[in-house]
Amino acid sequence: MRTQVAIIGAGPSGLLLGQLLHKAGIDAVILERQTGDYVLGRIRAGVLEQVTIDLLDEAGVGQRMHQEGLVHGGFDMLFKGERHRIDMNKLTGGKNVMVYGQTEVTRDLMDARATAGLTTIYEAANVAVHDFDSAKPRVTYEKDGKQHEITCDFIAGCDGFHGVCRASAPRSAIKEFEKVYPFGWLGVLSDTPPVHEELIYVNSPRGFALCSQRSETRSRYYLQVPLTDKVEQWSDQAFWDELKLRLDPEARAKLVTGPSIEKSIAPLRSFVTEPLRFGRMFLAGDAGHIVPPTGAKGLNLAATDVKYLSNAIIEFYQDKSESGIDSYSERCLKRIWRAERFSWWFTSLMHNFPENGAIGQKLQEAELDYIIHSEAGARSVAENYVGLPLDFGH
Ligand code: FAS
Ligand code: PHB
Repeated sequence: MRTQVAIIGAGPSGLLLGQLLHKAGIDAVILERQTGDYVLGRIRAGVLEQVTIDLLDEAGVGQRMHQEGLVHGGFDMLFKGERHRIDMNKLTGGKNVMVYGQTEVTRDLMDARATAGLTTIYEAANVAVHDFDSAKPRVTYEKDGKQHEITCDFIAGCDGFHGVCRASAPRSAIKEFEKVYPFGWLGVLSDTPPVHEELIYVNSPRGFALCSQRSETRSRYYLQVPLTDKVEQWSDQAFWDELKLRLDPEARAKLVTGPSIEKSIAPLRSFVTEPLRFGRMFLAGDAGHIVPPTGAKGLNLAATDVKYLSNAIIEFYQDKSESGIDSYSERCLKRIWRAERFSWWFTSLMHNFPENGAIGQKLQEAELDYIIHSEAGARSVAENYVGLPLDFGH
């Protein structure tokens, strides 16, 4: 098979890239090792920055998002038993975020790709990338017991943290930066009304908690748990009881509990690969970087990587220019490191670090107290949370 761009991975990165390239008349085939239902079943991100909303509109898949997504102009920070609202809309001159689950973004992109009759090969096994240091890269894979080959001009590694593309980059050409946090997030999805109309980020001596949502009838909650915890240890009742212990009296009274429809523990890490380009192979999204989900940046960073990459590939074909692909990595990394810094800082501020002792909690509470009483402090949180503009220059 021959295509212009071979995309590895049918998560949000791969699907959005395929859609933006298709809109520009560029042919791409997506290879995905799982089934479409499996990809949709992974419950992950929930908050979209304006830049991501605009990109989904540009890709022609924003209609349901605008119908069903929830526009949020702020969120609460709860510490020392009291809640304080960060008014993002006021502090950023009118910017908001949209609460719309990654599952729904993925579904919208999948539907658009199927409607356009574009090729996504699911359950593609043993995908391997070849000759990406030449102008004739290739991808091989197995499907239905047969070996297949795709020749292409570019390979887009949209295959996530555990994918094959980054792993195939020459070790001498790659630098990886990693910080693993000593805890995980136990997440529960439930068909219960959200405890509050906006998100609540909780700093509690018992550990971090987050009250999020997917709609007016579906909620998403997280608890910081030790890395040694297994999801089987946590009954639904145990989850709700612990969440209540971390909430303020008003939220505790309003919380509607119910059976979990999804329950999982995600590890937290900060991770960046440099560079993101290896000849004709490019890494985008989780394939190139991971952020702790505290700052709601993972999916949004993936979207902006894909915007830069699609622009670069379109420029290659339409303007016969390689300047976009030559600057891809540097442009992405400037934005990635800003998001990594905010995600690390917000994680360090909101989670319980027993190794820091009682003074650690006191210092966190003092910083939170400063933030909610300082317009400059609150604005710093707000402008990072709503997301930096696509090209913030400096
Ligand atoms: P993805 O990992 O979503 O997709 C990669 C795709 O490539 C997958 O479908 C995989 O099956 C496929 N693939 C992998 N190897 C392959 C191979 N060899 N051949 C073919 N296909 C292959 N972000 C937030 O903002 N908020 C959150 O709360 C949040 N929670 C998360 C929880 C978990 C457990 C994880 C892992 C991530 C979470 N994230 C969160 C981040 C997440 O939303 C990512 O940023 C987002 O999925 C990035 O999308 P992709 O880059 O497409 O990677
Ligand atoms: C979510 O709704 O899944 C979510 C929201 C905000 C975060 C992380 C996850 O920071």
